[in-house]
Amino acid sequence: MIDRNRPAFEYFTHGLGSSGEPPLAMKIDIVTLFPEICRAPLNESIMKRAQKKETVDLYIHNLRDWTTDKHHVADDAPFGGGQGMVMKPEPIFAAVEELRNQTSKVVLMSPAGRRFDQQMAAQLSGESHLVIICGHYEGVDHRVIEHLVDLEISIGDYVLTNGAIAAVVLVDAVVRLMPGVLGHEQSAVDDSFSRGLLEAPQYTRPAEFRSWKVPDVLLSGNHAEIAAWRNEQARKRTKQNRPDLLR
Ligand code: JF5
Repeated sequence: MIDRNRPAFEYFTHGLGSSGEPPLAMKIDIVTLFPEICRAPLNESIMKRAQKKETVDLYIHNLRDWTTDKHHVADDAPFGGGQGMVMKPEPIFAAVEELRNQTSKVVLMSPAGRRFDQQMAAQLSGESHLVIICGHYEGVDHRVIEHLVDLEISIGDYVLTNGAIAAVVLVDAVVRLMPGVLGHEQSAVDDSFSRGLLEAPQYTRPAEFRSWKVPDVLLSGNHAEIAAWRNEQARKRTKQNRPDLLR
């Protein structure tokens, strides 16, 4: 159950080992009416490697498997009237109650959720089991949120047709932070957002393309100057594109 008086990070402590290190493996169960939306992107290279290495044990479930009526109905009209359909509580409760254990975090993807960011991805990467429910239509019966879900998460301020798309984004961002998933362990640490600034511009060969030259400093071999230039460029870019990140 969500207790809105507790800070978000407290929801993430159960999966950590006794010394606070992230577990070596995570089980993820995605529950959706559109399992095919999740399959292809989550079977791509890096996610495939994570699953091969058994860092991630990923299952994609069709919510319809937990409907009990003969037409496998998962949604219904909203009480009080209004547009569209609302996801019924019974199949969602049945699915989660079958899939979860004592340490699971139950997540609902919804535009009405808490905003997902790199810090939340890092906290979730320390969990041992995520059960991710994908919202659709006009939303899910609120009893799911009140009595089943630990965390409602939004990947951004826009509305998708389908929470499965948001779940793919969340799983990708979380799994790539797990130990051994990325080739170079350093890359996750150096990312945009982990330092609170956007990345500096990058260049590769050729040193001149259509008369546009790569900045001289990057060819100078002077590592202190390169670091200073990157810092200044990162600030410039952040001020231009994301002034909100510069407090
Ligand atoms: C959805 C009701 C879920 O649109 C989203 C979403 C946006 N950010 N994070 C999730 O999910 C689909 C739509 C309407 C519930």
